[in-house]
Amino acid sequence: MNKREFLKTSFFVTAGVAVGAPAMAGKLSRSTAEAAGFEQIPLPYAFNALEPYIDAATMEIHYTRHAAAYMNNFLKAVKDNGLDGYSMEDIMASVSKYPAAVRNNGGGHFNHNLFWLGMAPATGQMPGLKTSGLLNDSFGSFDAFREKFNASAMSVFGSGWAWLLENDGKLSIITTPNQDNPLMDVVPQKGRILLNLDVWEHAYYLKYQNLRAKYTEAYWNVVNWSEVEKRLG
Ligand code: MN3
Repeated sequence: MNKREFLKTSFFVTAGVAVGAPAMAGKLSRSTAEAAGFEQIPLPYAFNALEPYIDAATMEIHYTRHAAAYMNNFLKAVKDNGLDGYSMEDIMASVSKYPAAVRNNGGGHFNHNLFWLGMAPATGQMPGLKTSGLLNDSFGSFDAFREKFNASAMSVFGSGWAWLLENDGKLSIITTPNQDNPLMDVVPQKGRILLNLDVWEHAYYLKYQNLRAKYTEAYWNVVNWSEVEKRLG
């Protein structure tokens, strides 16, 4: 049995034993799984497609330099730590066992893939039926949700992310420092990821300088709500 077959087998054994675990714990929706590949996803729109809310220069530098570096450094960390053959989900689920390069670059790579997919050119998209129902149930209204999400994004001290998660039909907002994400064993809050917002300064500084609040406000114009609805599917 080669290593890949062994891992596959042990995955299924583990999965078999995990009966009774919360259904969504550590599980990616089909759509989110796209982001979990080891390659950078092709950007699904042009660098200037999110203008004027997110400027072309920021998008180009963010995608071709920052995110590309996370991918390259993650691939190196995978090799250096003998993690070939493991899935992103497996690696994140035991990230505390590996050197910081795996955590920082694996998180950086996955989080950005997910972030690009969660945005789309501004077309006045609104949350889909399922999404808006859950937003209303969990936060009272769409506006109350956005206010809470923005406040959470503002509360991140230094660099990090804001997340919208779903657990058993209940939505919640969390934040993580650096490149941590809810797939990681070091992050206690779990759930199906619906949205993630990058609040590192490199995501907004060129256009908004230190004004993170203006960036988080602008973000709502380019949220890909049909992607969120898919992630719920
Ligand atoms: Mn970033």
